[in-house]
Parts: sequence; C-alpha cells; structure tokens
Amino acid sequence: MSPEYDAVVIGAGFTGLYALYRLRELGMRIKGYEAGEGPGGTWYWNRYPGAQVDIESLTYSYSFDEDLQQEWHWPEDFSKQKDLEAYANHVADRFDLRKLIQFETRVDRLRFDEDEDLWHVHTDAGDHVTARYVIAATGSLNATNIPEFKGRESFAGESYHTAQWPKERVEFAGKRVGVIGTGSSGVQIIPEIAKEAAHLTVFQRTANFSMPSRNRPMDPEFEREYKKNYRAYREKAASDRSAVVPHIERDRSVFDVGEEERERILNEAWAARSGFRFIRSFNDVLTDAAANEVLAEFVRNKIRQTVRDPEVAELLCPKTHPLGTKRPLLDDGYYETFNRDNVELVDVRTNPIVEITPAGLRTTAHEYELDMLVYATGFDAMTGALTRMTVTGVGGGDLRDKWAHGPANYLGLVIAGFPNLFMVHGPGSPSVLAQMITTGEWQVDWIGDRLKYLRDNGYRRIEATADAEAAWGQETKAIADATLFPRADSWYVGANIPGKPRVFMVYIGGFPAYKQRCDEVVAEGYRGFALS
Ligand code: N01
Repeated sequence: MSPEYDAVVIGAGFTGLYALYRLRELGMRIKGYEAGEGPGGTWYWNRYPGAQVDIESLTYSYSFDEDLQQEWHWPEDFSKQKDLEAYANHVADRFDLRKLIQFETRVDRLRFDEDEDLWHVHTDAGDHVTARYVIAATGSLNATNIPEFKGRESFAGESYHTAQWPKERVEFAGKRVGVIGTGSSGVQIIPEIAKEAAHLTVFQRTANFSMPSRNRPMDPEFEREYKKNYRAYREKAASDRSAVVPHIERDRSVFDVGEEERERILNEAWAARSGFRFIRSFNDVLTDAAANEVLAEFVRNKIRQTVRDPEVAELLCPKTHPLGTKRPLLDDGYYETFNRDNVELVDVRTNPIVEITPAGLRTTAHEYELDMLVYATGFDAMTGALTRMTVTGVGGGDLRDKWAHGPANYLGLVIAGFPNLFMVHGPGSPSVLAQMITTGEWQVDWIGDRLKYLRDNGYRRIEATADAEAAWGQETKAIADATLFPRADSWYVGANIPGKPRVFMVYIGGFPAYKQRCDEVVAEGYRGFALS
C-alpha cells in the first residue's frame, strides 16, 4: 500500500509553516493540519492584551529567504502578537503554503502501521489519511493548563485562559477581574487589565524574576544597519547557545570583579534593553548558587525600589528559586502596576485557592467577589501536545505509557518505538531555551535532509534504537544536573502539572553543541538509528 502523502505536518505555527515549505521544496507530497483558523501557532492562540515576544524580532524571524527578511518591517523591537500573526499570514501567502493546510482541524490520533511502514492520521473532523512520515510541529507550549479547582464550572462570570483568548475584544471596564498566575502571560496581561478594570486581584503562587523589556518603536537606522549585515547577525545567532545575538556576555565570574564594578555592570545591563540576557552579564549565574544570588538580590532591590508598599514589594520578590531557573520574564510596567489603587496582590502560596464559587474565588483566608477570572496558568509544556493525542507505535505501544516516567527521545527529534515520526522542538532539544524560529528552521532542515536521504536510498523506515535513546536521556540529564535548573519547580521539569514525572525536559548544552551532536550522528552512519 502506498501512502497518500509522503509527510503530514501537524501544526501551522512558525516551524510547521517552514516544514511545509521545505518538504515541498524537496518535491514531497505533503499535507498540513492546523487546529486554528489561521497560521501562527503560539502567535495565533495567545492573543491576550499585552502579548508580545521577548526576543527582538529582527532575530526572532525566519532566515530562510533573503528577500523576506529584507522586505519585512517590524514596527517595534519586540513584536506584538498581532504583528507576529500578520507575519505568519504573510509567509503563508507569500510562499503559497495555505493551500497545503487544512485549518480548523485537530489531529487527534496517529497509528503506525508496521506492515506498511506508514502512519494513519486521524482528525477531529473525521479525516483519515496515510503518510510515510509525520512531522509533529506541535509546539512546546500548546496544551493549555487550567488547574482542577473545585467548583470551577460554577463561576457565574466570564472566564478566559490567556492562550485561548477570544478574537473579539474583551471588556474589562467597570469589572472586578481576578488573574491567577504570574508567569510570562500573567506579567504581560496584568498591567493591561489594570489600566481598565474597576478592580484587579492578582493571585500569585510564586513570585518570579522580571526584567524591563524597554520595548520601543524600531529605530530606522538600526534596522538599516541590521539588514545590511543580516547574514553576519544570523551567523552570530547560529553560533550562540541561545540562538540570539549576544550583545551582553562577559566571560567572567560574578566574583572576578569588586562590588562596585559589579554593581556598575549590572546597572548598565539592566538599563541597556538587554532583556533576560542581563543574566549573561557573568558566566556563572546559572551554575553557581552564590553568583546567582548576587543577581537575584539585585533584581529584588529593583522591585523594592519600584513598589511603594514594602509588604507588597516583599511579596513580589522571588525567593523560591534561583534567578533564571524558572523562565525569566520581561515586562512593561509590571511592578509599577502594584502602585495603583485598583490593584491588589494576594499570596496563594500561603493561603492556597480552595475553590471557585459562583461569585468568585475562595482561598483558605478569604473569599473574593469577581466578575471575570483570567487563567494565566500556563501549559502542559513540552509533552502535552503529543500526549493529548492518541499516538500508537510499534506493537500497539501508546506514547502516554512510553512517557509515563519522562519523555524518552533521541536528539529531541525521534522516539524509539515510534518510527517515521519526527518532532520539532521536542523534549530533549534546545526548544524553549533557545530562539525557536532559528532552531526550528535548523531542525526542519535536518529532518528534510534525512527524508531526502531515505528516499534517495530506498529506505522507508527510520527509528531510534532503545540504547541510543537511553544514552541521550543520560547525556541531557547530566548537562542539566551541572546547572541550577533542576532545583526549581518549573514547567521545564513538569512541576506545574500534578502527577507529571519530574524530568528536566530541555537540552541545555546550547544550540551549537546540539547541532554538532545531531550532525555527528549522521556522519557516523546514522548512529543510534535503525534504517530499513
Ligand atoms: O505560564 P507559566 P505562562 N494555583 O507556567 C500559576 C512562554 N511565554 O503562560 O509558578 C495558583 O509560566 C503558576 O504558579 P507557579 C514562556 O516560555 C512567552 O505565563 O507554578 N497558581 C504561574 O505563576 C513561558 O514561560 C511569552 O507556582 C497557579 C502561572 O500560573 C511559558 O510560555 C509570553 C496554579 C503559570 O505560569 C508559559 O508562560 C507568554 C494553581 N493551581 C508565555 N497553577 C513571551 O514570549 C499554575 N499557577 C513574552
């Protein structure tokens, strides 16, 4: 039996779009499925007020087409959701990708056919197609998390999750709004709601470190210079561990300089729109707890200087984890928001949420009456998009069972027992700890090269060996264990989802090392893969 498609691409976010482009260039018969009505993935779904990327868009953009990168204009340094969504639509049209994608269709079941070496792909719209390969461009932060609060359905007001925000304008004016969650989404939406709502109650379980984004309109001179040297900037980013242009990185320890000099360096980095590259002002911030604490206290002092009420300021000061080990945040006036009369901060670590009631929310200490509840409660990250589907591999093995103790994988790209299935930004890859458009392009190119090789050499099946997978798991764990990352209860380790196994899910050896590892494996005759 010959499959209908050479490859099905799941998801039309930035990596899915590029996968469609690249595989079509290779002359493959391809089909894309996308749950949204349009392309953009993350930047389609996260349309909450204040949503903006926290990497400069001249970097956080496609590099595969010179004309595209020269012609596209980003209005601000850090683009708003609407500009990123417009860019995704532009790319879909410019490269004629739309006709390859079936929108408003969610893939809900994948079954590998061992006799025919192909995948059966089923969707919630009742489609069933077959494809030799499946590319899961399903995103790292796609499966939304709404905690199972008692009484959640009973709430009489409006409720929204930040990543399922409606297209229609949501009115906050005159309303008592509650926001649960103070991660990236929370710190972006909270200042926006505060400007309009009659009253805003912020329910904070964990204070996190946030740095000012200092976003501003694109400087035409800067844009011209950047575009003139685009290739060099892209090369710089490609050789950086986070795939960004590292305009702050000093190869010295926090303790190599005196206190005064250190303060000067940190103040300069803080003021310099360095974003969370502030953390890279010294080289031991993520590996040495004492060095980390120096920067952590610097940020806490900034919070204390900004927030007028000392009790509120202290509550906003992160003390539960080292700086940078939970995803750091960039904000536009987050801490200042707590100086407003209509904003209240509630500590739900000390007094946890007990239930949602028809009238609002009850903690162990108090009941809060609300007209609207906003869940900025994040995602079942890294694995949720795949485990919410039913994915059946060799011998009828279910991916959920396979990953019950952690998301075993090889190179963050493939999974033993699930042949011909490739992940982009999967667990075990640099994914969320590197700039995802550049790393996504690279992974897609790597996958495309493999598919071409398989085709040219008459193979129709590729899979990881169990040994290679186990060794990769140990390697990624060893790299993470040499850092402070595993110490934090973050979504990087699945800590935000009750019952999720605690495994650090990101390859943190840096993008250059990752590329080298993936290329080595190929050069060594597809080490760790079985081809047939
Ligand atoms: O989600 P999060 P997010 N009771 O998981 C709290 C990317 N992103 O959507 O920390 C009370 O970070 C939870 O508390 P705690 C970015 O990679 C990027 O904000 O678990 N509170 C936390 O405060 C980011 O890291 C951008 O104790 C509960 C919050 O909800 C990732 O997406 C913008 C709770 C969830 O924070 C996720 O960010 C937005 C409970 N039961 C997102 N359960 C940009 O590029 C959860 N919380 C700018």
